[in-house]
Amino acid sequence: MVDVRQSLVSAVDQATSAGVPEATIRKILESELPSLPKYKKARCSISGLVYVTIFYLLPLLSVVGLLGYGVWNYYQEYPCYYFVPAPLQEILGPLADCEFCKGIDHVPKLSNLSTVEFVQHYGFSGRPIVVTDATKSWKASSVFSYDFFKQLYMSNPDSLENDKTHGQFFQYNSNIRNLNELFSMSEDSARFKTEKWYIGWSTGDVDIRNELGKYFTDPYFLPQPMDELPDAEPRFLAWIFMGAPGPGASLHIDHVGSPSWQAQLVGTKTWTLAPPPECTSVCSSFNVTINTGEMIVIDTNQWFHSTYIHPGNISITIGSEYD
Ligand SMILES: O=C(O)CCC(=O)C(=O)O
Ligand SMILES: [Fe+2]
Repeated sequence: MVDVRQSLVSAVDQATSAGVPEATIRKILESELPSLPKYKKARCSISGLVYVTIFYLLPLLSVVGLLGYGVWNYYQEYPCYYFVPAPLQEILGPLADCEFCKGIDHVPKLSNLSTVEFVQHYGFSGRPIVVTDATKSWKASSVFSYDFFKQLYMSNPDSLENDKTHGQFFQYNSNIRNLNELFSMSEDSARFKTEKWYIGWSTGDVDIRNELGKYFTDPYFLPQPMDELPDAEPRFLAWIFMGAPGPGASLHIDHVGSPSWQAQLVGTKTWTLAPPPECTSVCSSFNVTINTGEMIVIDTNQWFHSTYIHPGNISITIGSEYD
């Protein structure tokens, strides 16, 4: 490089001392440059490519890769559930129609609810309700426990693998990352002696569903789906939430498309419901406590919600979306 520069400088010197005007030298140089082999080579030299790759391309790809990996991991863990910070929600999210929450400041507790009343007033209106007699005929409250689920999954390794791969798992604030870890923890951990945990998961496994389905039914007030044939598969249980007294899920909104029901089989849980940020001037936030045996029916796609488990007992719930 230095040699080339030097020879160019002395060539220009010679030309200048020979009386060639500077403008002419400049013109010659400029017109010759693109045709000089060295000049061309320099523009796409291997060392240049290596330099660009090492110092620009690789760092850029690493940053993009890391970001992508982070987003992918987050999506794997929270495919449908995410917390959108209020300011971001306001900027990015479609503005909610606040009609759904206007005038609602508590969750009514109902019983003996007819399907007509449910459909006309609550089911698809975004108005949350608690149905106090929804699990009356179910055996689930006295059967479902940590040990029951552990035994069920451990004796069905294929189902465990199936739900681990295809289901969703919410670890919340716990260290438990999947069903394997949930069911292989020590006896003390399982009883919250060494750690407190609260988790949720969805099951899509046919064997698990068939077994669980022995202990509960579809909520009695839900309309029968139009396309339900006599031998159609029963509606599918989607979610189980279980864990220690204390904080449950932190405030979030779901993007699952349909409203859902959740039955409190063991323990007591308080839900905090909040309207979307753009509705806070016209709608209220409030709490509702779901006692053992009661069922909350709520559109978690519209209401922000968080949960808190009361002291004393593990909380076990099952739930499902409906449409
Ligand atoms: O039961 C909980 O703690 C959270 C439930 C929840 O977020 C949901 O059903 O959407
Ligand atoms: Fe949720």
